Amino acid sequence: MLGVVNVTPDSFSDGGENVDPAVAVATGRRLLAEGAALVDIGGESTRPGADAVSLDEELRRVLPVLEGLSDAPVSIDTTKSEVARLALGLGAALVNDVTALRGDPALAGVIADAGAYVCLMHMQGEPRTMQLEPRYDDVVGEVVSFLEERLAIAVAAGIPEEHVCLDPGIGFGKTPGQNLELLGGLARICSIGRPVLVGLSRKSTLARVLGDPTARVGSDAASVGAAVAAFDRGATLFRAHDVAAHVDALAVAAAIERGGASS
Ligand code: HH2
Repeated sequence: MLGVVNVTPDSFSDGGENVDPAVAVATGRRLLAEGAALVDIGGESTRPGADAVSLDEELRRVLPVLEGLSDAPVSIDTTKSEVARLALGLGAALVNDVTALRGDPALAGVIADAGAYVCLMHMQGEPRTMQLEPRYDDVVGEVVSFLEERLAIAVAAGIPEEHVCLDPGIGFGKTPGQNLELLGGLARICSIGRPVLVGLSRKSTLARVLGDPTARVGSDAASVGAAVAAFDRGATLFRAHDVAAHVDALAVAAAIERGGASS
């Protein structure tokens, strides 16, 4: 479980909550206490329509938080090699790159040199325009092919295959229907052979499914239900804001899968 800490003024569900570094550090520690394995720290929103953030601004946002959590397990949600390099130097274990190593040509080398882990995510287009008219002939097949190709590129750049997890990129250049199709076909993504991470938490698709065509944010209850459904289809890594609820629900789902609770 990755607990989300967005150090941004404009993230779609928690924008502005963690812009004070002390608050962000406290949020990160709370999410770890609730059961997160990593705190995923991000300094640039990737919500639909978001503008890119400069290197200086991203560093200004995330460095104090990484310093405050240097004794804790963290991942860095960035597309920039310099942000990743400094974060890894401060102890980050994983780079969560929503461009899957297509954004910054130096990023793969930084991750390989540090011996770090990476999450490679599928996105059609770029955040500013990705939701305008996403189109696929076969959304599951295209995402599988993309992730296979990016995994091969990561390995060719010196990142061990065992250090890579894959993410279908829910909401990144996909309509609600395409997101649901992808989740239905998650087993095909898992069959690539690497752990699959899903980020469903509070995504607007959840509210659209519930009948609100203009919603920008889904509820935590819907997020937890969707995470359990993704777990049933093979996902093993989850990126969530309400960590406590996800941990409880997924622990019960895992116990059911094992065929009985441990007590
Ligand atoms: N979703 C968001 C950001 N980073 N990383 C991965 N691997 N997978 C995701 O689905 C994913 C992600 C968007 O959510 P959030 O961080 O809450 O919002 P924002 O991008 O507006 O900061």
